[in-house]
Amino acid sequence: MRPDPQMPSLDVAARRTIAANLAVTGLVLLLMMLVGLLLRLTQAGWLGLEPDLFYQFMTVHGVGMVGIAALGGASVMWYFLSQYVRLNSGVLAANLVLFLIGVVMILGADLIGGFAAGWTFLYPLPARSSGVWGTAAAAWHLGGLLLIGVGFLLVCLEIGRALVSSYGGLGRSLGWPQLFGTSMADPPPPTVVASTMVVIVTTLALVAGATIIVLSLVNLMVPSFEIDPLLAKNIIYFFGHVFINATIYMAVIAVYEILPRYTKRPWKSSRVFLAAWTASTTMVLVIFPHHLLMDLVMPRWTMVLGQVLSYTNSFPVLVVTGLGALAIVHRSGIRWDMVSGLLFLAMFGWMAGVVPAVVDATIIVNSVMHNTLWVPGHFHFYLLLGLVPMIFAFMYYVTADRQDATSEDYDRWALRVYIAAGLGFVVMFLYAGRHSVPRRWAVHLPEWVLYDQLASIFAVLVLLAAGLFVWRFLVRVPRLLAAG
Ligand code: HEM
Ligand SMILES: [Cu+2]
Repeated sequence: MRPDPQMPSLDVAARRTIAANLAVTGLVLLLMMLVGLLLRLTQAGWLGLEPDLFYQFMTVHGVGMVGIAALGGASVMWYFLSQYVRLNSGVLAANLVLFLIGVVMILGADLIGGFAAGWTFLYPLPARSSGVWGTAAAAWHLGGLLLIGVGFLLVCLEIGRALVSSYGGLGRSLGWPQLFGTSMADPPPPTVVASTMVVIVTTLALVAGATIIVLSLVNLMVPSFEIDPLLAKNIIYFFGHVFINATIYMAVIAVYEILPRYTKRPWKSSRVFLAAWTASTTMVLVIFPHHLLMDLVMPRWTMVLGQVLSYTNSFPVLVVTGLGALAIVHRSGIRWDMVSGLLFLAMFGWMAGVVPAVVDATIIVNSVMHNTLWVPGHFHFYLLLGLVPMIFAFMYYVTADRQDATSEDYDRWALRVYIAAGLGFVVMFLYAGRHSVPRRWAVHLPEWVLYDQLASIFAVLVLLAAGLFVWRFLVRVPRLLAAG
């Protein structure tokens, strides 16, 4: 039997840390949605942000959203993994402190110093702003990123340590003995398998990210120290691709843990499940060249690998998760409330969002869609409608009271608004992308503006619904602290 939902294994300090992480996640998420809205309003012609400020905000929005995706995902993973292994919650707290310091550095660098190179900080752009921002601003921004990365690296190392000491190795916590038939013992639970994968790939991503940030910092200080731009781009996209993908693999643990409790049916790691996670562990690391399909100097085989494995990468975990969820829910008499509703939205958003992603990873399509709004279209799809709802579901779940319904009427209305407006918002990006509207343009041509205006209206509605979810979490935080 699974442990009680009220999680006796979390002590008060751990609960406080989780609550603080989620509160920061919720508030920063709303703030970044507001910044995103300002961007869209500017493109719509309804708000006249100067282009300089637009790109500063775009950089803040991108990097901020990626950061909170990781903070929220790590909270989900930490909370549920604590049932199986002993984690030192001081590490999670240290990560939050580093995160907040990093955020302040980045906000200062971007909004005061004017840094605006996008969240991908592609070399040599930080050092070559044509006078738009100074070296110091670039250094503060990159330094902030580095601190945040170090925080998440500590989290990964702590989780990795705990997995190794409880299971005797990462191969074991991935379930290899059961997968390859050398052990008849029960396989590790899905949460342990997923966390192992996350720790392996995120650690590699963070080490690569830290390396290129340090090299870029050296280049800022000593301009004669140059890096091969193509190599830099490869490392950055390896880091960026793996890191943002891993946030979904962290958050999906909410599905593995919460649905079984709702339906009173266990979610066991089958062999297919283990095989899927092992396959994705390697594939997610090698498909990043799909971000470089238009870099024609890249070796041809890397492009082919990027395309072919992009098709196969997402599917194993998606399929075992989707089918597993359906099997568990089918005729279970599941209670439909905010938690289960948001989780189902998340599964839909993740699966549906992968389709336009895979389309864009196809070389002939990419040669048309590259750098159009199709790209923000696909990633907003699985982040706004996939990852973020998983985090909201978790927020409702940890503050639920079993005596009390988790959802009021207005919660359910907000969920409907979020789904409808969220879909409308991402479809506007995709539609504009299909008509070759470029991404990252502060000023749009008159014939594109209608999509921008509709998207702005949808974004307001998304922000209102999300505001309600976060507010509901914040007022009920005492329940999370008191449980157990
Ligand atoms: C109300 C919700 C949101 C709005 C209104 C919004 C709006 C925008 C806009 C207008 C852009 C620039 C598009 C362009 O290239 O022209 C953008 C970029 C981006 N957004 Fe969002 N967004 C929202 C939610 C999210 C979420 C939930 C995430 C991730 C968890 C996210 C991550 C990003 C990233 C990574 C970029 C790329 C930044 C860059 O190009 O450097 N956004 N968003
Ligand atoms: Cu990618």
